[in-house]
Amino acid sequence: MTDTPIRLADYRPPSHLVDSVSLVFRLAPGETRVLSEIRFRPNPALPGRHDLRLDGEGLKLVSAAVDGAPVTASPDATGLTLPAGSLPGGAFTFTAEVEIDPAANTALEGLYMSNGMYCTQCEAEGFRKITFYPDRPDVMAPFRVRIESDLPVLLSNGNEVASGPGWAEWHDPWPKPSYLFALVAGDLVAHSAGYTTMSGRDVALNIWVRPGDEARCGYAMDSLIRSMTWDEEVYGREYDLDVFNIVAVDDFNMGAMENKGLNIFNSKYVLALPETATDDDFARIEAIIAHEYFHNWTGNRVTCRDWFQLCLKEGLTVFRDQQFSSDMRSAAVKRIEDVLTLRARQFREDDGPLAHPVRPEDYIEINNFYTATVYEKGAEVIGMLKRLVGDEAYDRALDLYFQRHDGQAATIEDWLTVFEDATGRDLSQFKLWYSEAGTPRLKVSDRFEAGRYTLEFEQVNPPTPDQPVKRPKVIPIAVGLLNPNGDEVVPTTVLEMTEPRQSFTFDGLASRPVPSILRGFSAPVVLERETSPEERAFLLAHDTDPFNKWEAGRALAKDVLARMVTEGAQPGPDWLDALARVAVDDALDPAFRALSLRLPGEDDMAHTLHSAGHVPDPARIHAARERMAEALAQRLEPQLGALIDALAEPGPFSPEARAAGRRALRLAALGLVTRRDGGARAEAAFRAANNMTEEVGALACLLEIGRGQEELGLFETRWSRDRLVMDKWFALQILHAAPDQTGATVERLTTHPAFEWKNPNRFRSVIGALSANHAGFHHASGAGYRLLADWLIRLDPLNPQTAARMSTAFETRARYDADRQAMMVAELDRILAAPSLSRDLGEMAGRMRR
Ligand code: 0A1
Ligand code: ZN
Repeated sequence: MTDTPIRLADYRPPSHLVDSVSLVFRLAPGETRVLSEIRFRPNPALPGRHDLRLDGEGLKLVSAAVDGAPVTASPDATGLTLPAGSLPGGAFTFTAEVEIDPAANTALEGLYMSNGMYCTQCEAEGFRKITFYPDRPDVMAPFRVRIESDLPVLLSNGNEVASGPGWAEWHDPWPKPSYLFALVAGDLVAHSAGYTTMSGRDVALNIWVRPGDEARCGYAMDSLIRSMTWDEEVYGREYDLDVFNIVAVDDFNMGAMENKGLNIFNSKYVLALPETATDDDFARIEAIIAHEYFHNWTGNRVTCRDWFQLCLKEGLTVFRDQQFSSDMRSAAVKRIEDVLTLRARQFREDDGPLAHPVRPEDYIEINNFYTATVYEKGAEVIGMLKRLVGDEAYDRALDLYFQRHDGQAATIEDWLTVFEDATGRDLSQFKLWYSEAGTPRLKVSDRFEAGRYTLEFEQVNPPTPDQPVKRPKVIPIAVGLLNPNGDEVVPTTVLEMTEPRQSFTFDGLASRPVPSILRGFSAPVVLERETSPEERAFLLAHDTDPFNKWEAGRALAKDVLARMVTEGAQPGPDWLDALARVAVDDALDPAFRALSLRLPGEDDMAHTLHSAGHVPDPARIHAARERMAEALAQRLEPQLGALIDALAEPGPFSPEARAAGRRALRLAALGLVTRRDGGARAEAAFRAANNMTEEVGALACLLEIGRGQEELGLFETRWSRDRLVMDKWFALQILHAAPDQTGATVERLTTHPAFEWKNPNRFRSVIGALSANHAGFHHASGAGYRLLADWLIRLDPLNPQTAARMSTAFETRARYDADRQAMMVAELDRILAAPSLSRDLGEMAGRMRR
């Protein structure tokens, strides 16, 4: 590969600062003109005179001038350099006119079109596809934008200052980096509301959608208002413009984007009605609306100095949105779900060729670093910091962070210094969480003598690519101790481990306690402890910490499943009885019971088996998991009917967590019943469903047992005109296809007329579902690998970002047998040999090929 990496160590401050930016957009699909007027001044922190480098890609330069004098230099492939000698010694104005082609922009980065509407995506480096500019986050400026277009709705960042027929002008007073720039023009309608901030300022709230979709915005608006209130109450953060606009677009590479005052969302994370969106969709909408809104302070008011600091805004904002969701919903259930995601995505990433530190030190394409490690592990690191310093000190540190760094582009060093200054702690060892990749393993042994209980921990920090040797981390280990009768004798205490090996003692105990370790998943580590099934069952029954209660059941299930895979064992009565007790325990939250009934995923099992020294066989894992589900269905059969009936929700649909939890448990039970009754109950549930959760849930139950063809047809007829619902229709069939049918199902669906593969949501619903079907994707024929590579090669020239993200399906290659590995290598090589391979996909495939 010829692309050279960008390194954190090479960071240099910008040569020039920007005092103001003024832009005019004359919108036309094939030839949009962008006129810019940028007021520069030399950076006083850098003595001497310097060239000014402006980034610019794919721009047709019409004219450029410095203080009115034409620029003679010509642009190269990545930008334009104005030599120091050609620039005045002090401040000056750079003007330019460029032409761009939004209609031809399939990469969905820069200014592009979606269903006749113009929109932008500038993070991380899309602004350089709009005009020449120092496109780096440490250059911040106020923007003035004039949009000229016949389209009725013309939006940009900040407040609207003037408008007339065919034009509108916007001004954003808050200095911002170019990655937060946004523009939207379209035939849109608003779902509007108002909000009065804590200091009494009125803010207009609008969610802009295509005509016909305005009735689907209620939940997103409600989530936005709750987010605004929460950020005032919990973080003391107030909104700072007269208007907050959200726009839903159908073609979007990611979930959403926090552009200042003008968030742009994948329509999937805005539009929801009970009939069209599942409970998971509602929960995600709430979380993503909150996430983007919270960025207004953590990301926008305080931004990142450079892209290596991405976790500064993302880890913190994920942490904040997790706190918000757990306040809005059940904290225990939210924590379990977050840990499931962390393990499924981040532990997997950390364990393979794409492992990188929360703050990476080099990259080829920054878009490849919007990862589970930066986001989810970044959030875990903040959770640990809060646990170590305590809630009160965390609040003080955050106040200081906002006070000290408002209006700045900050670093992880700045962030940690704030905590050091607020608490007097030395965080140099803690900083290793940011600089070293890999998931620490925590081995535990214990002993009990004369009333003294000792827990001994050893941390092992395994090597990762380019980081062979690691240092010990600071690990907050939340521990509680239970008496053999189930009472808690030592309530949750946070032990602070800093050494490779460390012991902690508890005195004055009458008998040997049962430890509950890593309560609330207090650190992102793998706990390795030889535990008997009896002890796990004991904790499942008695632990007062809901996370560890669930974790005990989970570990038990994984032990059982591992033995079923490796030894062909049958699930014994211990696990079945323990789980059956949880399933029918009405004292427990139904959402918690539903999570407990969810069997370990196949990819998770493959990971676990590989870590334990086995070569996972996807077909065997699948077959064993099926047997496990059958055994559970059989064991619970007598109770399931009553459980389902008791959980029926009377009255109108409510998306709130309590009702969603009941639906989740009901569907878990329905899945089991379906294995016993041949689908009768699920068919009835499908036909009776008045909400998408139950409609899709019942259909999934049927597909799991190889039925549901008729229902798929009914579903398609009913929803063929609804893009978001049809994404579910595509995905379901692949996710629930039998291993030897997965490839054929994908091939059939990719020839379906509604398979619009250039739409990222639709592409993900098919090709993403392929890699999510573990046994299907890893089918011994290699068909899954081939199909994925075919489609990545096809998508890459049009949309490299999405192609690169989806290539991570190959990151687990090293787990599998030699045949599968060879087939994956061959596909990676085929990708690497593609004639117009992008930097994005090239970097990913290259790293996975090593
Ligand atoms: N900052 C956004 C995520 C995002 C990142 C990159 C994008 O395009 C490459 C788009 C969105 C967030 O955290 O929500
Ligand atoms: Zn974010």
